[in-house]
Amino acid sequence: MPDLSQPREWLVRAASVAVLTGAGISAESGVPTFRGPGGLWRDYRPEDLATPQAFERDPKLVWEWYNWRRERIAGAGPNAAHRALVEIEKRTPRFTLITQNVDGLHDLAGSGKILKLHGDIWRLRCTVCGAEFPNRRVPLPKIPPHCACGGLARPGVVWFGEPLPPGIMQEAEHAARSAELFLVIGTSAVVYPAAGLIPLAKEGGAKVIEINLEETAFSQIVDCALRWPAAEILPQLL
Ligand code: BJW
Ligand code: ZN
Repeated sequence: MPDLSQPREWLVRAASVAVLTGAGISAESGVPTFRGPGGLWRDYRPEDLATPQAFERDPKLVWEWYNWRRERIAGAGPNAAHRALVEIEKRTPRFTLITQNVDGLHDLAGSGKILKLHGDIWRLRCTVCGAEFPNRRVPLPKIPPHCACGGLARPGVVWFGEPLPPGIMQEAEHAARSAELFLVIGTSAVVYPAAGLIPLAKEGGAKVIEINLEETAFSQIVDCALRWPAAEILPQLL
């Protein structure tokens, strides 16, 4: 395991910590990532499944994929990395958790406020009346699911080409800019605007720690890169 004395010191001293998580933090829970070995985009093309055009073309196909992912996630639980973030939140005066994940595992671990940049796979939104509602049924009894108004429902997630939930980037940017320590965990950092938070935190004067098995586009600008599985190394940081 890498030497953790410097990152531990940053963590203990920081009065404000912001964290950006990606699919890699849930990998050890058994939830597939998008890119890389075993990633979802190895077998599926994002443009066929994760765009509004794909949903317009074939809502049933898109829903079958989400139904399958919901089943995978329902069988998974939070891991030691999700739990370590709850502990860091308790110990830090100002703490913001920003996630690109839609799996809900941070909620299950017990994190407080979570900025979910890409929505939530356990929420549905009506394409006709706009109603948004929770839905944890696995498997879905009918595909595609419908709203009480009779309209077609879609997953409450953010697809390529869609704007993020209103106001959420402003909150995330504020947290990144004002953080003394910024942790980037398990994200390939290729999807924007989320990835832009990393240089923003750096510009704001934060120490940036990356926890990832591999190099990313931002590895060169971070203050410390820890190449180790998140669920093993995060508890050691505490
Ligand atoms: C471990 C580990 C272990 C593994 N421990 N680590 C510039 C150029 C071209 C296009 C764009 C651009 N700027 C913006 C765009 C468009 C686009 C974009 O970014 N495209 C890029 C791909 C180029 N962005 C958008 O479209 C966004 N919207 C937008 O920009 O709107 C503008 C707008 C304004 C006004 C009106 C209209 C529009 C929206 C992006 C939505 C992304 N959606 C998805 C799907 C969500 C729903 C779902 O889950 O189905 O979000 S795509 C997918 O990627 C998902 C993820 O959240 C996101 C990021 O992936 P993540 O989390 O980084 O996962 P991986 O798999 O990539 O990486 C895992 C990492 O973990 C790896 O590095 C591993 O090494 C590591 N790892 N095990 C530690 N145990
Ligand atoms: Zn409706």
